[in-house]
Amino acid sequence: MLIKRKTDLTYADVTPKERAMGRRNFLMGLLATTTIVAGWKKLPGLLAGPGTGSVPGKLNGVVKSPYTTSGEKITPETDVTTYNNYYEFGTDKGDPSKNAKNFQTSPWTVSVEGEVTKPRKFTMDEILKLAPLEERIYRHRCVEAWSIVVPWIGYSLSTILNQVQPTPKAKYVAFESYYEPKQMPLGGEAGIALPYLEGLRLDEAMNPLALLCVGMYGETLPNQDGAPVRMVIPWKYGFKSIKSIVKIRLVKDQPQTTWNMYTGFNGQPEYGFYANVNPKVDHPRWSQAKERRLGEFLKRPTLMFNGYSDQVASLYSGMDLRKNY
Ligand SMILES: Nc1nc2c(c(=O)[nH]1)N[C@H]1C(S)=C(S)[C@@H](COP(=O)(O)O)O[C@H]1N2
Ligand SMILES: [Mo]
Repeated sequence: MLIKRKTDLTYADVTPKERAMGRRNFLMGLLATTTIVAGWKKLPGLLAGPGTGSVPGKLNGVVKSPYTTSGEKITPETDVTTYNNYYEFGTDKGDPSKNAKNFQTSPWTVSVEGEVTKPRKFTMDEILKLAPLEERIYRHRCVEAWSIVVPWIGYSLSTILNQVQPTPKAKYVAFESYYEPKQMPLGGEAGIALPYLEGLRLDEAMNPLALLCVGMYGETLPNQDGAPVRMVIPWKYGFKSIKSIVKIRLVKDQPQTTWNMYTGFNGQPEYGFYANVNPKVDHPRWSQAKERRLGEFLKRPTLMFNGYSDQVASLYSGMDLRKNY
């Protein structure tokens, strides 16, 4: 059996063969050569039928992280991969796992640009090799009052931001998701502005907890969870954790975000820029005091900053969190 060193890995090695080659080529390859099958451990997943989403590949050389949240029961992977918000692939929780299966995530590049000394594009191979991949177990809480605990894989966003060297003018970071209506035909009916846009203040983005995420549960990200690269910002509501990122722009002014622009219910904006998890500040249409962990029956109390106050509360000292919600 051929064992590759970590430095020899390419994204095509760790991404599902189906995604790397395109489904038709992959199936043709299966017909042509049976030797491929012997080395392809994930074949049963490919044949598992509807609702299972894409087939992730194993990520090697993942190290434990000092930023892991201990003492939490990890949410079953099947819950995390079948109950999703990814409006480009439909607005029902079960839609993304069904509709994102053939999403093409290879080749992929992320452009990091704007107020930086060294703007550049990173390929997925380059992103995977920029720093050791860490497994970080984080609580993740959706603004809709459900939560999950996931072993994400990645490294601090600051790693890639430091590569391009933000200038003194850079005060915010603006993120942009991939959007291509041909691959995401339901995006037009989602009722939100696409491409999906998000943003952080630069000091929030530089906080080590802000994770540039390339995998979960030991493998690359399933398409419905934001393949091939997304953010995970554990102290903020889930909508800040933008999926399938193609652009990261350092900017002077607070950027527009998809949910800041959204005025769906009664013409009133409902979602602020900061979106810090806060049990004391309710959503206009529901309380944020409690949440339901996926797979559990009884609700549990929501924690200030989702339980990460020690690491992030100082970012907001002196700010009125009712106004800056
Ligand atoms: N591009 C994009 N990113 C997105 C979303 C989306 O619709 N499109 N939904 C957000 C919301 S509301 C949540 S709660 C999380 C959900 O992540 P998960 O499906 O991996 O649990 O993704 C966030 N990132
Ligand atoms: Mo969410």
